[in-house]
Amino acid sequence: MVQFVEPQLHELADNCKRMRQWILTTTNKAGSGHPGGSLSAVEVMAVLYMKIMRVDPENPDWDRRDYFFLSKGHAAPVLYAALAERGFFPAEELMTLRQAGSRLHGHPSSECTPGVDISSGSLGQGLSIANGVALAARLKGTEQRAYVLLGDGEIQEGQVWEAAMTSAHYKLDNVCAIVDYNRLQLDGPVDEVKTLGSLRAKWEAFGWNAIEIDGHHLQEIYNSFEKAKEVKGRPTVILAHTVKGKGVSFMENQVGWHGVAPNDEQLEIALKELR
Ligand SMILES: Cc1ncc(C[n+]2csc(CCOP(=O)(O)OP(=O)(O)O)c2C)c(N)n1
Ligand SMILES: [Mg+2]
Repeated sequence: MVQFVEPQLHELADNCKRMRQWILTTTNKAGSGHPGGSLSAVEVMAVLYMKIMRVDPENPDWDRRDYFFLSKGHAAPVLYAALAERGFFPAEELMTLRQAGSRLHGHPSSECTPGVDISSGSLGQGLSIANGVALAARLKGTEQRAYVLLGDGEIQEGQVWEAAMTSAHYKLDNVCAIVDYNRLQLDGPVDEVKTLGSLRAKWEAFGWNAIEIDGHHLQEIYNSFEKAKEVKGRPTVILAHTVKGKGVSFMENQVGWHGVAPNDEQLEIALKELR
């Protein structure tokens, strides 16, 4: 297995820092958006887009690409930041987030934005779509993989578990789900709203290979994706333990930062912390 050497880690850490800056500045400019669940997913998204997925920014619709489905569509700012880092569109365009006429809607649209593989925002649907493209890849005989990022609150949706059974039933080892396990949802701690219990045991009981990691540790994230590729006959879920609002002291673990943009003063403090 490839181990990162220092310069690569530095590069990825730089990607992550810039992505956090974009999440904060673009939601501030828009005056709305979802920073908390975007910040928790930065490292996972950076590793996926910079190191793992086979995509072609020059040809976003390349028919042999790996797919990524942002099932927790409210985290659009982190998806856009990752796409810009990977070169799908110029980073300056990020500042048009949520503006009239922009390609960067508040929730992702596959109709508008290069590199966006599904329109999402209505929670619960991404894994079903991943199953569809994974089955199609099998029929086509290609090596394509389908990645899907789920929220921990999101997986209270029944459709997720129907889809989980489907992936296991069809032995879709080209499906890899990641749960952004930040323990908060829109209106409170996940455990208080509707507990997930033993999440690992649940996925395993549904026939999945489960890997638990620190979702901010670049090396662990990379290794988990590489391990998932080696697992045959079963889909893999990566339970990524994360911190909602990661990187900004006053946002970390605060449910109130789910869907509120920082004002100018808060932005300044946050950017200073990131520097
Ligand atoms: C079907 C559906 N129900 C409700 C919502 C409203 N909503 C948006 S985000 C959210 C909370 C999601 O929590 P989680 O999945 O934990 O997201 P994260 O913590 O990663 O931001 C809810 C209830 C929605 N978008 N779709
Ligand atoms: Mg959550």
